[in-house]
Amino acid sequence: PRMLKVAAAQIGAVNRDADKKETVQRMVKLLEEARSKGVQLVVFPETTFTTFFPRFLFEDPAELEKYFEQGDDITTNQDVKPLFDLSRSSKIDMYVGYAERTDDGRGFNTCIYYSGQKGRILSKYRKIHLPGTKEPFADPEAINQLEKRYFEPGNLGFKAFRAPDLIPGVAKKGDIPAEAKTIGQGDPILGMMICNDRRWPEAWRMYGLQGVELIMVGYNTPWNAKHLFGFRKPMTDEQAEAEAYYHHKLVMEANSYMNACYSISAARAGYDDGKFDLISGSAIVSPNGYTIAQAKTIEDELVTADIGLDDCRQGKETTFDFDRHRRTEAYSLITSQ
Ligand code: CDT
Repeated sequence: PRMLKVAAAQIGAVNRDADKKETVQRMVKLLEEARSKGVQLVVFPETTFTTFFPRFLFEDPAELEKYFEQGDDITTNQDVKPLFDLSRSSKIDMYVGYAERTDDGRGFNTCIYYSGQKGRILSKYRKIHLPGTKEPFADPEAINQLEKRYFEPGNLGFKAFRAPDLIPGVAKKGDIPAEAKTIGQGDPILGMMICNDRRWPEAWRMYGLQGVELIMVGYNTPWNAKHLFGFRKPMTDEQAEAEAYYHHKLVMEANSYMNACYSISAARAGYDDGKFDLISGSAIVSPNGYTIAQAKTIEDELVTADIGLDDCRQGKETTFDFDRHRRTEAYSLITSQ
C-alpha cells in the first residue's frame, strides 16, 4: 500500500536577532528525532532559518540581506549545511522553506525538496500568492507583511514531482511526471506550496490535476494582524486566535479532500521577540479530509504519522475522478479574469 512515515517539524519562536546557526541546530535536533522514529520525510516551515522578517521595514539593504540565503543552491552555505549533511547521512527527505537571493540578485520566498536519498535538490517551488503590501502601513502600531516588497511572485509554477527511492521497492517512474495518469503506482507524486498559497483552491487543483498524492506546506500565520485581516468585525484576541486556527484547518482539510491527497503543514509558531504571534497547528491530513496528527504545542515539535499513499485512490477514482467529472467548458472565468 506504499506506506510512508512522515513528519511536520514545527519550529517555535525565532527572534529578530536569532543566530542562524542556533536555529539550524534546532532543526537538526528535530531531524535527529525524526531519524530515531524512522521518519522518511520531514516538512519544515516557511522561511525557517530566520524570524519572519517581512513584518519589518528595513531601510538598510545590508541588514535585510542577513535574512536571505544566498545563491541558487543553498545546501552548502556554511550556516545551513549541517541540516543537509544530516539529511544525507540519515537518508531522510526534507521540505525546507527560506528566503532566496538568486545568483542574479532576485528575491523569492522559496522552498526546496531535498532528497536525503539522492543527496541533491529534487525540486524547487517559489511562492506564488504573496500576501500583504509593498508599502508599510501608515499606522506605526500595525504589524507589516511586506512580502510584496521583498519578493517577486514565484516563477516556477506548480510543478508536481516524483520522489524516487522515498518508498523502497515501488516501481520506478523517474523524478518528474509529465502528467500523472498512473494513480496508485510508482514513486510518490508530491507538490509544494508556501503559506498563503494554501488558501487558494487554484493552487491545490493545479497539483490535483497532476495526480498529486501529498502536498507539503510551510507557513507563518499571525492571528492578531488586524490590518492584514481588515478589521472584519470586532473580535477579542481569543476569537481572533481561534479563527486563524479554524481557517488553517479548514483549508488543509477541505483541499486535501477535494484533491484526494494527503497534506503536511508545518508552522513557524509562537511569539517571535516575545510579542509577534504566530499560530501553530502543524498537521497531517488524510485524502478523505481528516486531520490525523496535529501539534500540541507552540514550540519546536515533531508531528508524525504513518500514511498509505494508496488511500488517495478512493477519491481519485470516484468523486474526484477529474477525467470523468470535471466540466472545464464551464470554468473559463477562472483563468480569464
Ligand atoms: N506568510 C504568509 O503567507 N502568511 C499569511 C498571513 C495572512 S495574510 C492575510 C497567511 O496566509 O497565513
